[in-house]
Amino acid sequence: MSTQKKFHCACTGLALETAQSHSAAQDITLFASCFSPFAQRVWTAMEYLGIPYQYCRNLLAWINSSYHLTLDEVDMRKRSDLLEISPKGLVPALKLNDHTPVRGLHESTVILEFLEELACQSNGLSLLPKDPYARALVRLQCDHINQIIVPSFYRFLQLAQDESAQVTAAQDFRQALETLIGLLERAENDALCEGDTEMGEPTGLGLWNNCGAMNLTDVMVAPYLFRATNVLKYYRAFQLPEGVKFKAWTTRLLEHPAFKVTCSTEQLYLDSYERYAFNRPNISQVGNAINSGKPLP
Ligand SMILES: N[C@@H](CCC(=O)N[C@@H](CS)C(=O)NCC(=O)O)C(=O)O
Repeated sequence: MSTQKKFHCACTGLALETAQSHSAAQDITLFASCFSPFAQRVWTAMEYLGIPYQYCRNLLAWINSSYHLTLDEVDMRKRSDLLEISPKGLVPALKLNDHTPVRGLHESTVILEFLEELACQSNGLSLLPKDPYARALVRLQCDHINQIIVPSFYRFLQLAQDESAQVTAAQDFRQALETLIGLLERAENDALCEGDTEMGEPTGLGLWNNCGAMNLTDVMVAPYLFRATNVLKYYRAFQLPEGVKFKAWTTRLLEHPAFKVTCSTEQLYLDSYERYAFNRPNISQVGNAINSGKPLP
C-alpha cells in the first residue's frame, strides 16, 4: 500500500557535502534539484571536468507537483532566476554570471556539450575522444540513452502498475540496456580493429574500458543505472543485467568519485520516486509526458 513519503528539498549524504562546499559565488551557477537525474548528469560532469561552479538548489520544479508546496516554501528569488535561464522551469540549468545581460543554458545534453568545450579550452580535460569516428560512436550511445533508456525507465516506474505490465516493462528496460551494451561492444571492436589506441588502450570507450576515463556516455547514463539499483530494485524488484563486463562497468561508474559525490543517501531516492512508482497525478512535466505518451520535455 502506498504511503506518502517525505518530500526532500535538499540533498543528503555526500551530495549535501558537495553542495555545501560549492555554495560560494562563481562565474557559473548550477540550478538543480536533489533527486533530478538530468541535473545529476551535469553535476557529475562539472565535478569530473573540474569546472568551478556554485550549486543552487531550486524548488520551482515542484511548485505544481502533487505535494502542493506553498509559495512560502519556494525561494522566490531563485525561482525567477531559474525562469530567466530555463524557460520551461526545468533543471538542470546554468547561469553564466560573467555576462550582462544574464546568459543561461538549459537542457542537460546541451549543457554537457558546453561544459566539454569549456573544459577542453581551459584545462584540457574531455568527455569525448579526439577521433571523429570514435566521437560519433559515443554520440550514438548517448542518443540511445536519451531516446530509449530514459523513457523506458520512466514507463517502467510509472505505467507498469500491475504484475503483467511490470514483467513487460522490465523486459523493455533490460532490452534497452542490452542494446547499449551492444553499442559499447561495437565501439570496443571498432577501436581495436582500427588500432585507435592511446598508450595501448582503446580510446572512446569511457569507463567501459577498465583503464579508461569517464566519458559522455558514462555521465549520461550513470544517474539511471544508479536509480535502477535503488528505486527500480525497491519498487519493481528489478535486477541489472548480470554480464561480467557490464557489472564491472557499472561498478566503476557508480563508484567513480565524480559521480559518488553527487549522490544522496538511498532513502532520498526511495522517498522522492514514490510518487512516480504509484503514478500520482501531475507529478512533474516528465510524469505527465509519460502518462500522455508524449515525448519527454
Ligand atoms: N530534457 C531536459 C529534462 C529536464 C527535466 O525534466 N528535469 C526535471 C527534473 S529531473 C524537472 O525539472 N522537472 C520539473 C517539472 O517537471 O516541473 C534535460 O535533459 O535537461
